[in-house]
Amino acid sequence: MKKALITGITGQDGSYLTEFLLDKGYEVHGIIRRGSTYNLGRIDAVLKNPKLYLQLYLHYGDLTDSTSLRKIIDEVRPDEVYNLGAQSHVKVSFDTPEYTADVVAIGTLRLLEAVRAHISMFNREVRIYQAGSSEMFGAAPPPQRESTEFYPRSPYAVSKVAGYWYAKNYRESYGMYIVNGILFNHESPRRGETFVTRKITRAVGRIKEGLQDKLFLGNLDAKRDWGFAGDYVEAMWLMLQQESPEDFVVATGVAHSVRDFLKEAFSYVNLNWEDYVEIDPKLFRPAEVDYLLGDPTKIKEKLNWEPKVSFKELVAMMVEHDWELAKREKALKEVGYTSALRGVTIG
Ligand code: NAP
Ligand code: G4F
Repeated sequence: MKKALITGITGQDGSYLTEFLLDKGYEVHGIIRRGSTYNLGRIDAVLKNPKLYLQLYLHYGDLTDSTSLRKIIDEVRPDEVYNLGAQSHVKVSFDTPEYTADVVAIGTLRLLEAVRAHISMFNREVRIYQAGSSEMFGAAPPPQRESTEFYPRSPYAVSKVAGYWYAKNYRESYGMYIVNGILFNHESPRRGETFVTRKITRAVGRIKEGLQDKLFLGNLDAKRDWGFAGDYVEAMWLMLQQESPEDFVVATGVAHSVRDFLKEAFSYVNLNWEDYVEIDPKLFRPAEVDYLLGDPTKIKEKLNWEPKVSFKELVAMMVEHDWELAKREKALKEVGYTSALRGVTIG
């Protein structure tokens, strides 16, 4: 049985990857942070499944704490490490640039060093997936592909570029098996509620059910290449199954604006987005990434990977899910239970 270690297991991608690897028969280990409230919601279904639960192990640790990383790697002895942990919100990175660099850039370095020390001590192979981002391309004109020069536009993106180069440097310097996946935006019903897609679909459900009047957003002109997170974790795994390590762009090859997303999501429930959306200047970023459109030719040709879920299907999946959540919220409200009621107003 192969062993995988995932940083960021409680996040959107971590949860899909966990299910994917468990399904493949892996023993999965995840690094979690202690929170003052329950933060294992996305992997709750796995934790409650008596069969899968026995294949899943959680360890307290943090990308800002090299002692914990070294200890966990030496104890687990993983075959594959997926570094998904990050302060992953672009706008928040402008408010917390130093912390973002500590987790995203130096955190990657700490993990690479921990694995390097483990390899030299135990003389075994450990393959590493590093979660790169299309944000690294930033202001570079579309379409962006593996050969496109990076032009990061936020502290988050600069930190991801550093992580990318640390990974590449460790591969070239020490012959370690490390791949950079350069993933374009991928979404799902498990997406954090302050990312624009989920913020929109949460609002659509709540507005439809009369629980919310308005949705405040920032720049509606930005274009993104949006895919489904469940499809993208397969690409991460495929990258680690090759004979030699290489970097890959993962994208759908189709871009839409935030305005397009709004139109699609509101019209799914027969509403006109223009009646509900207002612009809040506070939600604009100090520097914006205007247009991300990936060219997935390399991963299609070399790894035979294709996205399965279209933009339209993705929006429908997210709206359906969040409409259902809103219906439940409304039902609770009707019986006088109000603590579940709140609107998504930040992010
Ligand atoms: P996410 O939902 O924001 O999850 C981030 C994960 O990182 C959470 O499990 C979080 O733990 C963990 N984390 C945060 N700070 C940490 C720290 N100091 N030490 C250890 N773990 C920490 O992100 P995602 O959407 O799943 O994305 C996964 C990775 O892919 C991230 O590196 C992201 O930057 C990158 N990426 C994402 C996309 C996308 O469109 N989703 C595209 C390109 C690249 P808590 O639950 O405790 O907060
Ligand atoms: O949903 P977003 O916050 O995602 P963004 O900035 O593209 O970053 C995500 O994708 C990256 C991959 O390219 C990941 F690396 C990163 O970790 C994260 O997962 O914003 C998308 C667009 C932006 O142009 C933003 O300005 O939507 C625009 N937007 C407009 N109004 C908004 C809002 N974004 C957010 N979060 N909230 C708004 O109210």
